[in-house]
Amino acid sequence: MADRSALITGVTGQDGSYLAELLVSKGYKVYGLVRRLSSPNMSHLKGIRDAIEILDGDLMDQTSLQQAVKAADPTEIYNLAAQSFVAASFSQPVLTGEVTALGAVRMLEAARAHAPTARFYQAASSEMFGHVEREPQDELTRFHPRSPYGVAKVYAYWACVNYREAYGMFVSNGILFNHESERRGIEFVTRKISDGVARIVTGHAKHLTLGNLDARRDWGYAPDYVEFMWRTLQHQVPDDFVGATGESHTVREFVAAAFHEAGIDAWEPFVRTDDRFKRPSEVYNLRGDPSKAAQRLGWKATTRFDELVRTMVRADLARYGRT
Ligand code: NAP
Ligand code: G4F
Repeated sequence: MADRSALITGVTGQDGSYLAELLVSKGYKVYGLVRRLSSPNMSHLKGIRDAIEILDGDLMDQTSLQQAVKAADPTEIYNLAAQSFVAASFSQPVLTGEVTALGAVRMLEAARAHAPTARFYQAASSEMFGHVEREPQDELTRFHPRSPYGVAKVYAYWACVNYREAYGMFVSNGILFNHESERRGIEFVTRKISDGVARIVTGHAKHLTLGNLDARRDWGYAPDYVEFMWRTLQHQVPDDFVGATGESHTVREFVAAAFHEAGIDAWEPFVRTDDRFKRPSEVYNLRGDPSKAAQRLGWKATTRFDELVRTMVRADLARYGRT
C-alpha cells in the first residue's frame, strides 16, 4: 500500500495525464476523477491506464466530488479540471463560472469534509493578470482578468486563499503561464499551428486561419509544469507560486518557427487571419517571473521555445505520416 496518494481532477486533459504519469513514477497511488461522456476520452492515459484508479465525478456535482474524495482518501489533491479554453468562455460564460470557479469551491468543500489534512493544489492561471500592469508578472502583480475564464480563475484563486486562512488547510495556487505539448487540445493556438502546418505540408489543407498574430505568450512545455505542481505541494508551507519560462514570443513567431521546422521559410501565403478567431477583449502580452519558484521550489522550466515548437511540429507531422 503506497503511503502517498493523489486525487487528480482533469486527469484526461493535457496536464492531468502528464501529472498522473509523474506521480505513478514516484510511487503514488493515483486516482483520477473522470466525468461521464458518451464516448470516453482516455487516449492520453493509455500508457498508465492500469496503474491508476478512475473515479466517476463532475465538478458540477457536489455529491460525486464528496464520494470521490472519500473513496480516494488522498494525501494530495490536484484540482486541474476546468472549462479551460478562453475563447469558449465568451460563448459559455455561465458554464465556465460553474466549472472553473464554483467547481474549485466544490472540490475545496469536499476536501474540507473528507480529507481536511490533504494538500490541495489549484490550477490558477496567468490569464488572471489579463490587462497587465507591469512586465514581467509575478505573485504580487495585480489581477485584471479579460475573459469570463480569467474572472473564474480569480474567484477560484481567492477561494483557495480563503480556505487556507479560514480553515488552516494546506491549499496552494500555481499561477501557471501557457504550457503546451503534443497533447495540447487542438483548438489552442500552438497546437492549431503545429497541426495546421502538418496538414499543409502533407497536402491535407491549403491554409491555416488564425486570429491575432501579435499576441505574446510565455510558452513552456507541459511536462516541466507538472513537476512544478508536485513541488508546490512538497513545500513546507502552503503558498502561491508563478510558473513560467520568463521569455515571451508572439503568435507570429510561433507560426514562423513551426513552418521553418517543416522546411518552409516563406510562410505568409499559407496563413490567413479572420476576426472570428479574435476575442472581445484580448490579453496582449504575458511574460512571467518565476524567481520565487526557482528560489523556494528549486524549479526551472527546462524546455525552451525552439525545442517546444520542434517537438509539437514533429509529433503532428508523424501523425500525418511524415517523419
Ligand atoms: P485541458 O487539457 O483542457 O483539461 C481539462 C480537464 O478538465 C479535462 O480532463 C476535462 O475533462 C476536465 N473537465 C472539464 N470540465 C469538467 C467537469 N465539469 N467535471 C470534471 N472534469 C471536467 O486543460 P489543461 O491544459 O490540462 O489545464 C489543466 C488546468 O490548468 C486547467 O484548470 C487550466 O485552466 C489550467 N491552466 C492551464 C494552462 C495551460 O497553459 N495549459 C495554464 C494555466 C492554467 P474531459 O476530458 O472530460 O473534457
Ligand atoms: O492558445 P490560446 O487559446 O491560449 P490562452 O488564451 O493564452 O489560454 C491558455 O493559457 C492560459 C494561461 O495563460 C490558460 F489559463 C488557459 O487555460 C489556456 O491554456 O491563445 C493564445 C493567444 C491568444 O492571445 C489568442 O487570441 O493566441 C491568440 N490566437 C491567435 N489566433 C489564437 C488564434 N488563439 C486560438 N485559440 N486560436 C486562434 O486561431
